[in-house]
Amino acid sequence: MIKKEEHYNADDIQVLEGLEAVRKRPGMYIGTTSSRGLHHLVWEIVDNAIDEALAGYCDDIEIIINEDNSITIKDDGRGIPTGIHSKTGISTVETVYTILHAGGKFGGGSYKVSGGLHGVGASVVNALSTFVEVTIYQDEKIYYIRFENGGKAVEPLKVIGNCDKDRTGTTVTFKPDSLIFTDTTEFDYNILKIRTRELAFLNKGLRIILCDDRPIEKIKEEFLYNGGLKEYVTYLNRNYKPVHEDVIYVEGLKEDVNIEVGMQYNDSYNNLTLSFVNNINTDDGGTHEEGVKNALTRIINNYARNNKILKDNDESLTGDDVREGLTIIISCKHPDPQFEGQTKGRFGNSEVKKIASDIFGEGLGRFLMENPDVAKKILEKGLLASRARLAAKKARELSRTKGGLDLTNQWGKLADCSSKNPLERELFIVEGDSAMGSAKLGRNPKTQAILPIKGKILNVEKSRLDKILSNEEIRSLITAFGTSIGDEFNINKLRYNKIILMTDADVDGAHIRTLLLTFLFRFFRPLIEEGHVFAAQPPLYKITHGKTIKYVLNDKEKEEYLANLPENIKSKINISRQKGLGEMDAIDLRTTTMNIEERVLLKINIDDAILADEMFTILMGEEVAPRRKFIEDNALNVRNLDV
Ligand code: 1YM
Repeated sequence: MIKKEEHYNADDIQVLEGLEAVRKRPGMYIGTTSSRGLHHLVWEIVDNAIDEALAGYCDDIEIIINEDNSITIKDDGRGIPTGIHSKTGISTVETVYTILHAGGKFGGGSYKVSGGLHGVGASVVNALSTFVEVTIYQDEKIYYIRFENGGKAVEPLKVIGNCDKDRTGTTVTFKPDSLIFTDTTEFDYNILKIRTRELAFLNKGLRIILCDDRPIEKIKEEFLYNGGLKEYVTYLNRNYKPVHEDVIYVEGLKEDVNIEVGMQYNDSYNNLTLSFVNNINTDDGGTHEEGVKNALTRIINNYARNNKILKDNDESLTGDDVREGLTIIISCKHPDPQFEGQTKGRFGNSEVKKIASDIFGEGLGRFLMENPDVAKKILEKGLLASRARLAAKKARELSRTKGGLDLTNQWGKLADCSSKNPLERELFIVEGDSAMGSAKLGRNPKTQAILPIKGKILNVEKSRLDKILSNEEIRSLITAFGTSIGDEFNINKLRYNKIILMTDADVDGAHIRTLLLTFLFRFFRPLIEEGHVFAAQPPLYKITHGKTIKYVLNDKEKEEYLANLPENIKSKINISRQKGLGEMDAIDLRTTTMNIEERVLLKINIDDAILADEMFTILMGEEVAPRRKFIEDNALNVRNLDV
């Protein structure tokens, strides 16, 4: 039984038990008590400030990581109501911070982030903190309340001073409880920065300041985008060449539903669609996204027909055609959003489909009429995509009938292994015939297959599926994998458990590896995500003295090895830099690089697909400046560039 504090009445005991339940099973309320859950606390409080901004009362928010790893969040809104709450008999602030889900029950009629997807409210933050302090500036007074030990008010809300009548707002400080967050209670500035920037993009005109007071050189960054989604699209397209200069921007309000869309085509073939409802990312789309996508396809086709760009007999452009190379962000603000699906990542309000389609369709139609030059460029891009799609389909059909994508065609090149057990089968991809020769001699023919490729394979970042499928090297890769590609990709048909990129230990080898990885990343991402892709590490040096031969991976290992040799041997050694796999003795290649017992494979993984995508775009795309910057930024981090 919880000790009854002086100012609580009988109902409040239930309140405290509520917070006890949160402490007992925190995962139920914030998903996890790992670093992710820890950062989640910040957004629970920030969301209340954002709601105040959405309601039109707040335009400045500040988030501070304090020296002791506590967090302070300030806003300049109306301040949480300070009066006595009619149902609980305690102040509304205290009610909001001690009753589960209380925040959502008040107010209404405006857009709210809080209480949306994850929104569990300030009381959960209180339950999971060693202390929370709330200061409210309202009616020329400063109010203050402090909670300790998982949400117990030290004393009721009280006035601690006076302030200017123009000064209003809420300041909250909390320190997460290390008994709950056992992994870590350290906040990661970067994690906070990414969402802070996103929130600023999504709420144009809202200023959010993020500070880190922990390092000796404190950090303070301001995020304020008067252009909102326009600036967000420009930001996301920063590593690409835009097809048209200005971001197309449409905003409209119907039946209390606000729809905002920013879009711009770039010179890639990738589509990036991001959608949000009340600032919450809707990963699995929903009615707002469907409405906008439908309108995009409809309006572009209408324009093409009306202007005789598409003739009567021409096939219409598909959704995929008009989205090729498009970066588009859709943001919907709704007074009563319903989220669906297992992860609640899908927006379900059915009336929004038509609203979104009407608002965006009208805006885009007008834009195309007023900007015929841009319309022409967009249509050229869509038509190219459509032609490429039809060509790819033909190529697929052709290669299927000719056996190009099934297992019979490319066998000449592949030295397959004999095992039928897919779990032990490995595919080594090597460059050139001489490497193939050494690898074939050095392999275990039961479990290790070798596929040679010629020189630098096609740079797929700059190519489309039709061109990719007509490239012989790439077709032999797809054939060997057995999974097919595109719509027909099926990971269960993968013929090898490990796909091992075995390239030379020099710059050219690294380049080929990056090209192969780009290809795998773009078209076989699940293979990377599910841990099937590896890089072999052939040695860079061969060190011989007498009958002893030692291979080392890199300069560091070479120095270490040499440092430990006795002086009399040092004078007699011979060090040779390996020219390539092809020049390596087959037995040495086996022992150093291929043999399961001795080799060191690097597993390629994509922790953060978006980051990896960016890296590939920068490294392989056409824009030189960002590539140079990336290489300069990562010059010291060779491993980064290396894999
Ligand atoms: C740093 C965190 O919580 N700001 C904040 C919260 C509220 C209000 C203003 C507010 C809301 C309403 C009316 C309303 C909250 N109020 C409540 C509740 N910043 C921060 N700023 N007046 C003020 O929604 O109608 C919950 S949050 F429930 F008390 F109204």
